[in-house]
Amino acid sequence: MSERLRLIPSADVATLGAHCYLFDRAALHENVVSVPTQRVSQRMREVVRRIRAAWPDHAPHPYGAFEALFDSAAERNVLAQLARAGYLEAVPPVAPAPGGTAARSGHAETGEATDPAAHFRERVLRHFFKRPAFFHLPEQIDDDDCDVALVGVPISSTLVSSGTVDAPARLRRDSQRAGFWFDFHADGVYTETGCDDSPPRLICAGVRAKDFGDIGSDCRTVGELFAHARQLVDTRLVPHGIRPLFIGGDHAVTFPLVDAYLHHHPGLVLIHLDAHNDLFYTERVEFNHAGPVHGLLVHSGLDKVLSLGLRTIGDPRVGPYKRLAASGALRERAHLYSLRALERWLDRPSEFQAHLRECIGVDRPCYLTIDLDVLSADCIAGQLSTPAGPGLGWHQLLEMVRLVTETFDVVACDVVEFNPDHKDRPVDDAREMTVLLLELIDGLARCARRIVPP
Ligand SMILES: [Mn+2]
Repeated sequence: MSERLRLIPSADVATLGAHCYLFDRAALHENVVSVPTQRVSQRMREVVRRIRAAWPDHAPHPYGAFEALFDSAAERNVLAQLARAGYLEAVPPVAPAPGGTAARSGHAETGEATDPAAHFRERVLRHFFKRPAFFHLPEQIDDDDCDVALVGVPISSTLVSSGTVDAPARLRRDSQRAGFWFDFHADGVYTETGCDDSPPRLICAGVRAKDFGDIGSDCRTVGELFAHARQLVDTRLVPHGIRPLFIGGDHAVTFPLVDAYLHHHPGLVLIHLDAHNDLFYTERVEFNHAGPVHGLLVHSGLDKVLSLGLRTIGDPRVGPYKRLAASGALRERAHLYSLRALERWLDRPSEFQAHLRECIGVDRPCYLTIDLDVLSADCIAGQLSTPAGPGLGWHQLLEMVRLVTETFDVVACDVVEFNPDHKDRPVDDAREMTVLLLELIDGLARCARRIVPP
């Protein structure tokens, strides 16, 4: 009797940028999968699609029935490749169980009936651990086939922000629960942020994202981190026109990242969302999460910063502020907006855009840095290094992201200070952070496309 086979039901194909990929939809719920995400030929994609279309119920058939689906030798060759890789799995005939128990699905159906030990040896040992990549992105994307980079920067500068080193890994896991980038790229993600009697948006459709992994974890000195940031920006991001979303780490990482961009865009403007000004809390130029704006103004020649959402009150550190002001470092360079001022502007978005354009200029490249403590500590379950009480809500932050990326040429951005160590109650908060990442990725991609190469 000929063996009956089926394509592994969770095996699927997608196109992303210039290439096609084979992947395993079981990765949404499983950390061990049968089909590792891999780049495949267009022909392989077509063969898989045709098999799935022919038997959407995943019913098993003899190999000859698979061959009969294809006319060309090349297609049959690809089919043989699938079989050799084990992606056409044998399904033993299921004897009707007494009491009529329905056949179980997945791996359990496919080997246990014959020999459980053989199933383990021949199948389970060949299964793959899921790669920790944002939105299950494949590893083999080329730098020149990418609009937006996701880059983890798991670095912390102080004891209170130590937990932020876990943020990139945490957010990678959380993003995987949201779905496959393949689907977002193909269909987009429906969102009503900014919807005002206007059509809702399908964000991220057509956006080519890539997970660049982490930088900084192998650095032994602050100098090495500055050098690694420069190297990534100089050799991979800027030459390919890729807009990165850096995921901290604490706010200290913004210093080397913006410093690297200032070498390419001397007129770069920093748009800084934060509860804290990060301007005068450190007296010297330091690699410290309380002083990235100070460092950039004094050390890196940053020309202009707009800090929005500020709520420092009653701070006795007047001396450092006065000295910085007297040095001239702030004059026409640092523009400070309190939380209340930002909230008032957000109620008048078109006036706000006009004000920002006047303040910054339309064509100047911007770097957007988001210290998550600009949010109310409450809406992120306290997962901040230095929470500052009531602040922006999620929807205000998302609108702000949209407004900035629609108004300016944002060349790079970061999200910092997500600190899972400080979680103050057991809530499932994966969704909001993932939505923020999606809005940022979409905004960066729109900025990337606005640029017309000379
Ligand atoms: Mn900060």
